[in-house]
Amino acid sequence: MRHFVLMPMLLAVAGCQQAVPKAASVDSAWVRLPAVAGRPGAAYFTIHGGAVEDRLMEVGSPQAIRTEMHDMSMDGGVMKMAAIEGGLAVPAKGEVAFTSGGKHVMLFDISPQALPGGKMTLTFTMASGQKLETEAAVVAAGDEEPKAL
Ligand SMILES: [Cu+2]
Repeated sequence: MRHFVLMPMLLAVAGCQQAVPKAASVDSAWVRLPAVAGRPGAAYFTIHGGAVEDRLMEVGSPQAIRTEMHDMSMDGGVMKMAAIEGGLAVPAKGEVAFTSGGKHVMLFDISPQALPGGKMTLTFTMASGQKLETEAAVVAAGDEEPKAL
């Protein structure tokens, strides 16, 4: 049992010593719940590329039945939302931000246990097979974006 506890700590220390992490990572994750229960919520985060380019293929959550990656664009003066098909490139050593008003992940059928002030787990699947997981801060529909994540 002790080995299972020690391993992640050793990995974390090793990770800090590398100037450029080999693998992609994700941070600054948060979720805005819908104003009306049953409507979709949205997840935002920043994904950092590793040593080589990869593609973000899917973002999921054990607390949402279904998810879709979306991007916003202007179409004849109207803001439109469209699904990101075929994944999204994450450049080596670069970063891609999913932000309010830009790229976002729609979360459908969110668990009623996901509450403002709580956390939701987000999972990320890369084309390389790498899997990432992070805890997202949950805010209510009308709340401001959480600061200092
Ligand atoms: Cu959307």
